Amino acid sequence: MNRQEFITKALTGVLALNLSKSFASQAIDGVHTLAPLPYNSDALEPHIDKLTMEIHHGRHHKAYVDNLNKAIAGTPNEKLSLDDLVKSINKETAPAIRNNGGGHWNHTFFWNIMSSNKGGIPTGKVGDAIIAQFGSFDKFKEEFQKAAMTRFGSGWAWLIVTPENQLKIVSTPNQDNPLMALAEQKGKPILALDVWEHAYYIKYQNKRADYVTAFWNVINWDKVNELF
Ligand code: MN3
Repeated sequence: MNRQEFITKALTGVLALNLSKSFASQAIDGVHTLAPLPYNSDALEPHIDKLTMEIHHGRHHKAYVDNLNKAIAGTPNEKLSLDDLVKSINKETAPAIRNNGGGHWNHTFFWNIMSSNKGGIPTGKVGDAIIAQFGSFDKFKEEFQKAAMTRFGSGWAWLIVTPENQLKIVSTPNQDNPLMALAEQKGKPILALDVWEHAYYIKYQNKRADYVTAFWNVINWDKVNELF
């Protein structure tokens, strides 16, 4: 092992240890892996049901990981961390990398900003920043719900910190996200909601609004504060 290889290996270990904080998952030897959910699959009941969580994580998220690995096999993208891969995605990037790279990043993030026995009103720095930016928590909720409800078809609603250090609510189609080079509004995500039908159809069928409302009961604001 030469010096550069040693440094790379050492950093890989550090990145893995920091996973819970930064969500920067490193492909080990070019292979991305599906981390277990950070809680039991029934932890978000009754707001998000066990069967939905099992299928969403074990099949949908797993498919993004498997298809990403296939798409990057034997290419320079094998060497990139998931964060760096996602940040590099532009309009010329192959759809298999854009959709599956985004799918892997977005779901890894999503599982980690939820938790059981959470929800309520955000406290700490992010609670203050939300009130400063949106006027009140209710106003913020209204705007976030609007972004989640008006995203036609499949996509995500996000709360991001813009490069100008402002909080902003945005939505993206499919598995795009605000880190990608192609994003119209770039920023660092600190909260996200998956509004693909696979995220809610078993329990809520076509009632996306009920799912969006239930989401407020499972947000892990401690984690959002950490990211902020
Ligand atoms: Mn999903």
